Amino acid sequence: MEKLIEKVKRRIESLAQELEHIYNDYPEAVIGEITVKNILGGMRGMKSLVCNTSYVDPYKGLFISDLEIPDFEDKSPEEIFFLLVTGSLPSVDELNELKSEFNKRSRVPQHVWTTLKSMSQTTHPMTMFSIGILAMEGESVFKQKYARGIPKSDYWKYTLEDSLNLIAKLPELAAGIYRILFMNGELIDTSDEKLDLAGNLTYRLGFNRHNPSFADLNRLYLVLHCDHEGGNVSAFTSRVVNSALSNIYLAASAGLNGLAGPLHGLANQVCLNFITCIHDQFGNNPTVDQVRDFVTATLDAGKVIPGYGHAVLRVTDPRFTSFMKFGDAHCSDSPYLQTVKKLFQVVPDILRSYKGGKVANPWPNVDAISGSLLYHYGMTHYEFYTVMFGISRVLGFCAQNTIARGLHQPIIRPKSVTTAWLKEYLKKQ
Ligand code: FCX
Repeated sequence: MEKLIEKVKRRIESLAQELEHIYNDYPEAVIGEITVKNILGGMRGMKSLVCNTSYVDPYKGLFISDLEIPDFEDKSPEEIFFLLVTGSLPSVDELNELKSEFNKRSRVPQHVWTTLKSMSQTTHPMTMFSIGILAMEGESVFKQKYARGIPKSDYWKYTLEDSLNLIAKLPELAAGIYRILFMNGELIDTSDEKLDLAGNLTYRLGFNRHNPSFADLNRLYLVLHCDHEGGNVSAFTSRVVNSALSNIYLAASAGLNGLAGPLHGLANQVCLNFITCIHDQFGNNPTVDQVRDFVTATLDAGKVIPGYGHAVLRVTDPRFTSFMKFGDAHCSDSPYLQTVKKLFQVVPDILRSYKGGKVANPWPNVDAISGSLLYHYGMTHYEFYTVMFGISRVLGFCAQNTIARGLHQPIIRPKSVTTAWLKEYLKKQ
């Protein structure tokens, strides 16, 4: 892994130099103001964190380095991890080396299966995924080295080492959870195979891996969800936890617990359920008017429309567009995809005028479509969809935290104030 390690080292050194110049030249420069609206509104829009793995432009969506989604949607998750952590795509040799490294490290320890199999069958797959990762925490190289005493300059190396060990095991862990919960616990072994991350996941889930379009969907899934800059609930949580020098297993598990919320990653499960409810009520080919009525009734009941809206984006999520392109090419006749399209026809207009125009972004996000594609290929247990999102998002957690440790970023600790303090402060303005 020397090449990867050397490239990460060089990236960290170059970022550290740039940040040092910025710090020395502009120590007191003002980036923005903090308003009452900010602190009472979930810190929305406050620029308060540096993240170099990726960037979300409100009108163009996700950028990784200078690549936008159409530029990297055909890549593999291994290439994407390399890109996130080094800032450039790997050469053929570097990619092969990374793939074989992940392959070598891919076995999940037996005790993890014992733990997961002892849990209630009603446990949510995301809870199991998070617990499975926590159960491997004892293997953290960072934790062992830190206990013995290592210089700060080495923190990133062992964070990267832990990251490689963790990412390698995610397909086996996730697929095993799927099989425990939905396939009578019969795990599929691939120890004789030299599979990459997406291939390993597809094979171990038990779907026909010779169906190239399902394998390709899994690859695309693992690529599109990988990272979305630093301030979203899951990435930010993992950054906060890792900033206390809690190792990557603790940080990834924490981040995934945030992803498991319905306003974040769980929205993909909720969306599929939403479409199922429309089909239960109107049949598999609802009219646009029926879809519109269902959406209106949902809002009238005080619920949100899952898969629509975003804290940063102000256009249709390019990840949605990328999945739609896939759907049009591989399963355009799917009733679920057809209903996704009908929702796309009616929801933005409804949300634009909803609550007096309060919805900042009436357009669909990635979760509005991703599940309907998995459903088409026979993955009908939609409680599992956020785990698929999570496997991918851990790539971003790992890359962000490796770089943060390399830059010696301090423990994250914003200041909170009481309402009394706020009242007093504002009275003096
Ligand atoms: N349906 C109904 N109301 C919505 C809405 C939607 N899809 N999106 C926003 N709103 C409402 C909010 O609930 C809020 O109402 P309130 O002030 O009365 O509480 C108002 O519009 C303003 O919110 P807004 O500023 O537009 O959005 P936020 O940044 O606060 O929240 C999320 C962003 C994504 C949480 C919000 O749009 C939402 O709840 N969407 C549905 C759930 C979803 O799809 N989540 C996935 C997002 C993402 F892609 C991911 O993390 O995976």
